[in-house]
Amino acid sequence: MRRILVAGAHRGLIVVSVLAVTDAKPQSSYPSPRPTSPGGLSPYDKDAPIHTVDEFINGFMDELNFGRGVSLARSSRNDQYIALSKAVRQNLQARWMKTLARQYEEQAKSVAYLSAEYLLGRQLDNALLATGMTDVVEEGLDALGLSLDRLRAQETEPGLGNGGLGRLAACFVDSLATMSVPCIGYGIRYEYGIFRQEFEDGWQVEHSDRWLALGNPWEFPHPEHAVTVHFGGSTETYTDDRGRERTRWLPAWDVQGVPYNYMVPGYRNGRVNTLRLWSARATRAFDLRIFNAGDYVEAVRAQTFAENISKVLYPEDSTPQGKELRLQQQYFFVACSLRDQLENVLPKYFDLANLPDRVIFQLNDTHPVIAIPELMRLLVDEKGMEWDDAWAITQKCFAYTCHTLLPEALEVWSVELLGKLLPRHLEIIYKINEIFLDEVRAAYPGDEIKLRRMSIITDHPERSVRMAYLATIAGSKVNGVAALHSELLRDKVLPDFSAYWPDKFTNVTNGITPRRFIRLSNPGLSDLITQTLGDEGWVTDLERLRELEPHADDPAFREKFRQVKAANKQTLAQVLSTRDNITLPTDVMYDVMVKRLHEYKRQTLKLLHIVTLYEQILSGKVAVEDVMPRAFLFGAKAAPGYRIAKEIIALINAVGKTVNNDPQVQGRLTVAFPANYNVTLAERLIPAADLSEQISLAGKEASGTGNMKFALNGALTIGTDDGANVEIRQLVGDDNFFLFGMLEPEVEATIAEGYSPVSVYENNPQLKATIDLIASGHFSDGDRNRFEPVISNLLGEDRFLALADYAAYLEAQQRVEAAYADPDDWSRKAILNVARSGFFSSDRSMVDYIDRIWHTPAITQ
Ligand code: 26W
Repeated sequence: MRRILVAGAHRGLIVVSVLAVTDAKPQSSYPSPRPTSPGGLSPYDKDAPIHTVDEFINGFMDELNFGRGVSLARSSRNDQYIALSKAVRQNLQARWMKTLARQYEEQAKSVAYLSAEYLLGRQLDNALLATGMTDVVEEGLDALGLSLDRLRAQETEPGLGNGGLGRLAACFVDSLATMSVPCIGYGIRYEYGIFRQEFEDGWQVEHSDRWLALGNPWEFPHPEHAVTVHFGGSTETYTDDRGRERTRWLPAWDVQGVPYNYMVPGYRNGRVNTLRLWSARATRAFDLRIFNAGDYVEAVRAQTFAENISKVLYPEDSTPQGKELRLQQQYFFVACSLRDQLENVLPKYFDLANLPDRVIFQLNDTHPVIAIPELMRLLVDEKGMEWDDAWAITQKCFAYTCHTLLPEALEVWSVELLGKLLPRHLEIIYKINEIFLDEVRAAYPGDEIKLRRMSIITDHPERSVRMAYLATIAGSKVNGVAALHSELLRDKVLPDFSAYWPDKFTNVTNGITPRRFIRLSNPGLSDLITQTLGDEGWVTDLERLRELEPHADDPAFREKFRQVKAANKQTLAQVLSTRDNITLPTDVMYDVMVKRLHEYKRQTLKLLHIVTLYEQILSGKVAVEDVMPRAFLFGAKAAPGYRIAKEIIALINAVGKTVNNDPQVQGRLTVAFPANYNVTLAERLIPAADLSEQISLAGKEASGTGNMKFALNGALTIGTDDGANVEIRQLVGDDNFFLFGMLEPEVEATIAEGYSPVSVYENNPQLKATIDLIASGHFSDGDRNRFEPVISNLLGEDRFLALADYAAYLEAQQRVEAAYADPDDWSRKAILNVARSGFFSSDRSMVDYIDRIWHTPAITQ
């Protein structure tokens, strides 16, 4: 029998002793082996070392004693969390190697998902779910006197993304693994992810996110496979030995990209895909050059310069700053990823003419678009291919997803900056543009204006490269992320291109992974669904939720459904009480708006509603007993340089403080704004919500994915006709969705007519009273200037027409109140929302990508 170091922490002993493994068990016998994942793959999968509670305790203690070098008694919670994670990951590792071997054997086509962001959320729970180990682990830890819940809480989530786009990438890689489709996700291992938000006097302050500070058990660094990436310098032409005129890049400096691999486990299917994130470090050559110059301190400083590239995630999620470091990040990770594909993933002597049969690079927005000239450079300059052949391959190897409609979010890079950082790429872009414009000239003779409109290079406001155009020209397909968005993308953003290439444009409506966003985050509802449907098959076949529909009319089922929601509210209230010191009533409607703070999303419209309800109490227009009790929950980070967004956050906090403490309100209205909204908090908030706020100005929200998570978890939506709201409403039915506000064409018309927010304010007495209450200093200790920027923004420009939709929004909120007054009917609607949300599984999104864009079959076992 193997002997390990254990200590009886659970028995209150401090002495460390050497005991036999079995002695570590306080209880005498376990029914082992024991199945832990009914309906899933057998947890006795021969590749997995841990099946039984004993095996888990062994594995855990080994990781603790020999991995961390501590006894149980001496171990910190972090030691325990890391040992636990490493024990759990053991059950994935053999499968991971098998998946890779199988993929290599089959030489199957794979998806290379290129994304600057992955907003992964915590890993431990997902790994437990994927392996079916939760029960065994819980029992094992219990036997050791440890609590799984407490160890879970130890994990800092990897916040390597800003919001929707990053979370979408995480959902997609989860779905592909679950569907056995070969995929490698490529991105950046930021040392600091999205900032940690705190409030000081209601004002957002940013703190660095030191997510790696306590170690990261989920990553596998491979410094021996580092890749060199070049920057700067110049180009020169030369004649090769076959007499051909060629170009070569003479770069000025370089850095290395070190790959860090992460496992992406499929849900109980024995497959594990890879997420490969690159970390920058100085090259040896780089070091030597400077060290040889004799300035040691300067040389060390230069290393820091190289490492800066993967230091921090840019916290802007709609307005690109055109910062040099951001372009360095983009080129850094795609250059590493392309080289990795060509040199490590493909077999030696692979004929690159066949590249499109082996890989499709999906461009997650324009951030990785510099990959296009990079592949051209590799094929033409380095592999000696003819331009036309290389271009034909490149066009088949890329596809582009656009995630926005805001003109300011479409990335452009100044020619000056591109030329300085990537001179060869700039030349290649010019050549792509030249050849393309010749084609356009031939198709539309004499149409100089169209030519200028379609050029990749624009001269205004400065000479720059339009990355979305480059992606559209080079990509095999261009897709939007919801039906309405794809339509607007085609007709409004890229009309010339869609007229020229009608078949290039397609839609793939976004989705969310049901594993994380219901099965893990809402265990109560998941259990109810499983009991009702008879098995857990719905977790990978979400359309099966339709089978719930008949139960919407069953009072007993509705009662159970309400109990789940009530329990989720209790859990959330408990979490917010310890996390944020927020007190939340649990017997009221939870009205939730969580998303990045942006004017187009219109958090101010929500705020105007709250202030209206409050003003009606203060002015006596409504008796406080007639106010429907509600808790308004916000979660939102603002980009650190986005002034007005930060002012709006401060105003929400100020209104919350006043309303929550005003005795006249008698606790009927509660405003809660927990700081640092992230994936972990979303997993608690969404299952507790009754009402989902999706109130962006029509035509501005590309899709939204939070909207899908709420509907799936049984919240009703109050929303505009925007993004995926449109599809949600179509699916759940008009009766089960509170629609309000202008439609996109009406928005256009209103703006064209010359929209005047002041006259809306003048003509609506309630709106006037509401805004005047803010302007009076009521929420700012009498300081009338405090929220002047927000007020004048609304009355002056109101770019996103919040005032224009105000009356309609209030009216819709009245419909909400009327519906909520009938709990049975509300539950029926909520159940129908769950039952009809199957379409929004990211598994379905993957099927659409595969059919319409990727053509990558699943690997068969
Ligand atoms: C700083 C430059 C920049 C510009 C745009 C950074 C990030 C962006 C993203 C495209 C913003 C984003 O996250 N878009 C969101 O993508 C989600 C997933 O498709 C959609 O659901 C959201 O509607 C969209 O806003």
